Amino acid sequence: MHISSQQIADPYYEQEAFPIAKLDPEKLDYYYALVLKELRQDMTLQSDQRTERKTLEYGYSYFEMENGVFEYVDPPEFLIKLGKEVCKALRKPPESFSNFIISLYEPGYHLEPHADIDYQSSGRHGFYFSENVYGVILEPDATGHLYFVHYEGEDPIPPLDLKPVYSLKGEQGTVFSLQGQYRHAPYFHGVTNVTKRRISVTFRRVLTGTPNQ
Ligand SMILES: O=C(O)CCC(=O)C(=O)O
Ligand SMILES: [Fe+2]
Repeated sequence: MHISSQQIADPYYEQEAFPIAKLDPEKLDYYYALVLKELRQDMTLQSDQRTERKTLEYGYSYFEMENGVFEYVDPPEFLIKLGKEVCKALRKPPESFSNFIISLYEPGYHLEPHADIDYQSSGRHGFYFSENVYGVILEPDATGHLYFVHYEGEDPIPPLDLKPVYSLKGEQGTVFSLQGQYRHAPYFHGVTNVTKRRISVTFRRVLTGTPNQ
């Protein structure tokens, strides 16, 4: 697989640990146009010292679930199909996603290093996301990259100035699966400062109850 777009600084890096692929160009054009249309609506601004991004969320909303609200908002049909294309491009079985986030990063926006809620942290939240978290980069940015840090310190969340163990210089249509060691603490992922604009979509399956892992 073509991985030249990836800067690998982690000697333990393996392609299997963080699979990437590309969406077919025709499909990319089709879904990109639909996502741009979707972005015409009012978006939610997530803004604090650690994060700045605008989001549109469908299915069960992460932000709502954090407040104990489990209300399902139907995603547009094309997002369900895009999720299937992302899995297909990565040669993964299709999943029934129930959380979809369109993220729009404007100049200076960034996403703090975090680990998506997993079975280990489900107790604190009452829900968690399944093992594979998928993403597609619909508009890459020159400086806004998905990156990973390794942090085993005392704080529940890592500081913002850690050196990435690697970063993904994604291209338009790059798809990835967050899984294995990079899916869980002590690895955390984020997005570095954006220069112009970056658009990505995250696909996750929401689970509740006792994890059987
Ligand atoms: O924008 C991205 O590529 C990553 C988004 C992300 O990590 C998340 O929504 O949890
Ligand atoms: Fe994430």
